[in-house]
Amino acid sequence: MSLLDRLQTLEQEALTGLQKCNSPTELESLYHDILGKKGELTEILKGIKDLSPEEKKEAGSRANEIRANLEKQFKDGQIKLKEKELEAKLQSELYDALRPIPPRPGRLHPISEVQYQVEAIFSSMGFRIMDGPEVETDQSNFGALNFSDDHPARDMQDTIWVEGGNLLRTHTSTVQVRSMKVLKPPFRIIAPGRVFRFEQTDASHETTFHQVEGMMVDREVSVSHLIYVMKTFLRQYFEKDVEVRLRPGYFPFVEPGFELDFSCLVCGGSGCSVCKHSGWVEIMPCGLVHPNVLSAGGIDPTKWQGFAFGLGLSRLVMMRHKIEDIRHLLSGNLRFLKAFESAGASRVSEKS
Ligand code: FA5
Repeated sequence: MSLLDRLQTLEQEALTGLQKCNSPTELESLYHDILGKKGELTEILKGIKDLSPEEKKEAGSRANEIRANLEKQFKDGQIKLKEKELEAKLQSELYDALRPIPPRPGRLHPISEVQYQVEAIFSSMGFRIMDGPEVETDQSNFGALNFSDDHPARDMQDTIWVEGGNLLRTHTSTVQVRSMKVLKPPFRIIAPGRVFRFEQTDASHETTFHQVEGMMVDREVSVSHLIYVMKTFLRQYFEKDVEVRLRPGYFPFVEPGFELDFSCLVCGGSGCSVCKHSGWVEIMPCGLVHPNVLSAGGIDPTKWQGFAFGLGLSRLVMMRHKIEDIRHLLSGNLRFLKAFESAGASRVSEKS
């Protein structure tokens, strides 16, 4: 093929290639391949030295024409492609202030969700739901619960004191005291709520956490009633049999007192930081209400008896969702919270 023909073909190929370019970068690379210093045009023109003077002249002027034409075509093409690119970018970033925002349904916090389920189960067994204040008197948190002023068991619950000698309740047992004042026996209550302790935190200990208090007062209440209610609750909550163990436990407001532990559902009992590698988690201390507590609540202990329990609600949530650190629960971390789909639980009844 003669040099002139090669120039002609190159021009055609360049123009066809240009049509096919979809972006400024593609176009730049094509320009480089054809008109760049080491491009195809330069390559073809290397053969010009072998031509006769006349042919040289003709080829030279044809080459200049082609270069000028292609330079212009590439320049125009580049402008068009850049405009197209900008248009697409603007289109994708277009913000329509009037566009309707699809509603984002809220979901229950896992603590509320589990709390409502617990409330539903106990309600079905005739327990009413009570509430009490978070800032409490020493008397309601300790005194009326059979902790004398210098009782060593006060140290079991590190207390956060507030001005005026009051405190942030360290447990929901305060609602036992308040319920006895307003309800006539027989009664059954539960009291879910937030409690506070001045403790060092770890995977299973928080300074702010949730408990559910339970109390039943009737004519003849025994440990068998307590165990029956616990078992019924656990079976309904977990919808399967969960391994539990009951061991003696000491609390001044119950006699006898027990600790009810669950086989750790986070690790399946094999040991993890939640159960401190023991395979068991303390969940639900309980016992028969101490006669002194009934008396302090204005109930005659020779006529009435009762059982009480303090369920560790935060830990129950951890068992339900296999949460490996209690500190996630109240961290406010949205990424953590978004992992929980609401099970659609709703409150069964208003608090009394
Ligand atoms: C009490 O608070 C008693 N009021 C429970 C009680 C009520 C006993 C009625 C007898 C009769 P305790 O300090 O063990 O007990 O706490 C009860 C439960 O709360 C524990 O089993 C545990 O599940 C949970 N809990 C205790 N401390 C923490 C903490 N720092 N962080 C998270 N959960 C905790």
